[in-house]
Amino acid sequence: MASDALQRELPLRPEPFDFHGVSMTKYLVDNWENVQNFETRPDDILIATYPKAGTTWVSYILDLLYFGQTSPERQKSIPIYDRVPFLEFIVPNFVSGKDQVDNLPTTPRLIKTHFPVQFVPKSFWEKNCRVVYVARNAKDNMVSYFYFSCMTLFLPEPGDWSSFFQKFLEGKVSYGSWHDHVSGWWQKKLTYPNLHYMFYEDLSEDTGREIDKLCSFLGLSPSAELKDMVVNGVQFDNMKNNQMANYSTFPAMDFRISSFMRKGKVGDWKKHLTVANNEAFDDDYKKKMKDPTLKFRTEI
Ligand code: PPS
Repeated sequence: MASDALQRELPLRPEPFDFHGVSMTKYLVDNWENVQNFETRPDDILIATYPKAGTTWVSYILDLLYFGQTSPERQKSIPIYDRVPFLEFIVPNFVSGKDQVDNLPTTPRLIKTHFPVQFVPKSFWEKNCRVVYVARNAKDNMVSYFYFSCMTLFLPEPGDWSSFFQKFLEGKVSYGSWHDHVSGWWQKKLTYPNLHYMFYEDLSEDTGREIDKLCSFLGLSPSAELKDMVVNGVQFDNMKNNQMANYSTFPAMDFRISSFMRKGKVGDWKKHLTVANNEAFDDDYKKKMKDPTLKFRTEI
């Protein structure tokens, strides 16, 4: 829950503005120069997503794969947002994401970003770092983003559902257009082989299978025991009840409004989009998503 002191001290509900053609807020670009000059290490792993596409899920999978057996203390005492810092995040009175990454004691370092591909600091490409991108179908992604915007005071005011729906379609939410984001990263895969592009829906359908694919990309061969531990640890209910994974310790989120681990489902959008929303969405989608090789499932 956001403390009253925090609410008084910070200019919460920042206004989005156009930043190099993408809708962003001050809390995401105020550290731009430092973030752009960020020095990677070759074994850094970047976890990139449009907001609410499954970042925390995949972050926790990677964290358990690398450190689940070697650092039991970490599992009990360090929240996921400190284990996998959010690179571009910069809010007064908080350590910046970039400084958090610089102070990470782990190898590899797991780093989170929501940047569209063109904003990623060049050092990641120059050092050929591994990148895991997670995409989620736009309808569920949008609903999740709406509830998250309602509860998170670092995000712009979402308005009611119908105005958020409109803003999402117009790309006027933080990080801009979902369509451009997932498509830009999909294109990157063609020229950058060290990118593993995953789908939330696949992870939901068969978590073990997707972890196997991830391990093969990362060159990991977990024991059967470790794999079972990861598959079990990252089940929705287990993460929801895990204080280190559910963000309940993070300030500036009002859990009275919604929870971070809200539904964790594919197809929840059906309870939120009206028939008119759905038609408008589908028309707009056809115009914007021209690449037939990039396919999303809105139900499984
Ligand atoms: S953030 O704030 O952008 O980093 O959020 P992100 O982690 O990307 O997305 C949060 C949504 O992912 C769901 N989630 C999961 N779903 C299924 N299984 C597991 N283990 C899981 N962990 C997180 C989370 O519930 C949010 O989706 P919604 O639809 O709102 O429930």
